[in-house]
Amino acid sequence: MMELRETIPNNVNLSEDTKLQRALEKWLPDYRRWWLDMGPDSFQDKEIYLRTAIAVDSKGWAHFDHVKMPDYRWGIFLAEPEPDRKIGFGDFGGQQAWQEVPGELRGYLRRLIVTQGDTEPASVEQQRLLGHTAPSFYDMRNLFQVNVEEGRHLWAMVYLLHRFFGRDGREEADALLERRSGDPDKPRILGAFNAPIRDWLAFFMFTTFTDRDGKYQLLALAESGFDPLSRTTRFMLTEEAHHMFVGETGVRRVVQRSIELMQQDPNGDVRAQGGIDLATIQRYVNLWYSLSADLFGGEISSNAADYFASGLKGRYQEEQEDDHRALEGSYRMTVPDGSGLGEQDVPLRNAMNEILRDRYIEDCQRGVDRWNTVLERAGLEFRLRLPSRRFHRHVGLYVGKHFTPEGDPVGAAEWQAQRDIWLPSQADFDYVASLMHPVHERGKVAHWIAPPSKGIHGRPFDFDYVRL
Ligand code: BYC
Ligand code: FE
Ligand code: FE
Repeated sequence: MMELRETIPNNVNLSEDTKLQRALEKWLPDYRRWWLDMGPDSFQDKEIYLRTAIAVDSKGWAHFDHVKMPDYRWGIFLAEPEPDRKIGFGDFGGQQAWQEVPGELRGYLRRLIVTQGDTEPASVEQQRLLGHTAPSFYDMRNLFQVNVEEGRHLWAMVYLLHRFFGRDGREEADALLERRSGDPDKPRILGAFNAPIRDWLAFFMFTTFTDRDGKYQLLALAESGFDPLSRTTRFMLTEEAHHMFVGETGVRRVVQRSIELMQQDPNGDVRAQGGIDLATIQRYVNLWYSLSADLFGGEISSNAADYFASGLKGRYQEEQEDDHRALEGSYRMTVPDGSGLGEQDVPLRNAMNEILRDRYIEDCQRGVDRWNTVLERAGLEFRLRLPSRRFHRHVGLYVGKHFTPEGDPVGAAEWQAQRDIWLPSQADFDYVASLMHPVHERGKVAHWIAPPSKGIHGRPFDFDYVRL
């Protein structure tokens, strides 16, 4: 049953569990304080055209209305239970899915939930200043939509911690509001969630590549034998699609505008016309794709093997695999070997991070292909490309070595010489920042980006998505 009028809207019968309800209502003011301190800077008293979850079934869970962000109905929603669900993989495959936490898996499960939960508020912190430089009301609205939903994703994980982990769950839930993105003393857990997002091109790259990591991690957790985790991540995935839409169409609109400006300039110089050149866009791709590739963890991981063995974290679309135990067979990996590269066969379970990363990379490539059709249609030769998975990595096998975007090993001197060709330089960041002027007029858009091809929820582009 949906309880929408409660302080905490939910479909988990919260009103029947007074102990849990009290614990969550105690956490709520801390969450609100965090949202006001670390959520979007300014604009909190403005009406924004937002969608809110009001039902969990596929038809029309989303309700659209103008609301002030602090009045957003952050709620706890789990996808409908699958009757008689069985564990789909690992050592417990075929057994009844767990409705409570098995004692011996408590530590692992808590760690997975905390790691996932930590990314959600982190992303809101990373994006908190972007409202000031929004290229249109449409974009500002999308930013805030993403922010409130990441806030709800935090609620989803905090529900699991409070409901299933007792006192240490509550302590972890408090700690999720205490770590801060980019703070050297109390950083967020994963690398990419401590990287600054200073401009809107970075925001679009983040929502393309980093939210897409979210999609794949959530798909792997949706396979979980711990049924409440599976159900909560399945519902989160319905919100994730919009985040990647914002990123992918955002970059596409930048590319489209860059082409227009290039064609207007006698020398084809986009920057001379106040736009973002394609080489800079490529460097942003290289940066955010490589930071996001790190989020899958090490290529060879005993943690990943344990998560799989214990039925906590599966593969992408596990039901389409033939062998759900994955005890036989191996995965061939390209590994550093002296100053070059070699091959290694890794037992399947230990390769689970890399197997999920493979699916992610294929999906990223489809996104890049869609951007490239814009370049192709304009008759340009230039194509955007994903760098090699070895390029600019900070987690896993390739750490401490240098690779070109093509994936070839290079020495430190060559890396230094090429660094500002392959990754955004300070001058690139400064240039992009110099373009970030807010456009606070209905139906208008900043000079460096094309307008979207359509508005939100059937509304026109010049709709009052934000009421200042
Ligand atoms: N940065 O066995 P390994 C999202 C550590 S995004 C820093 O290779 P494992 C969202 C690791 O802790 C989705 N450290 O990896 C998107 C371990 O440390 P210890 C987030 C890292 O354990 C946009 C060591 O390296 N969801 O939702 O398999 C906006 C070796 O670990 C990193 C999840 O992450 C890193 N990137 O971890 C908003 C799902 N990677 O113990 C939201 C839950 C690894 O040796 N998490 N380390 O000191 C997991 O499934 C796994 O923990 C990981 C991989 C995928 C993160
Ligand atoms: Fe999220
Ligand atoms: Fe997201």
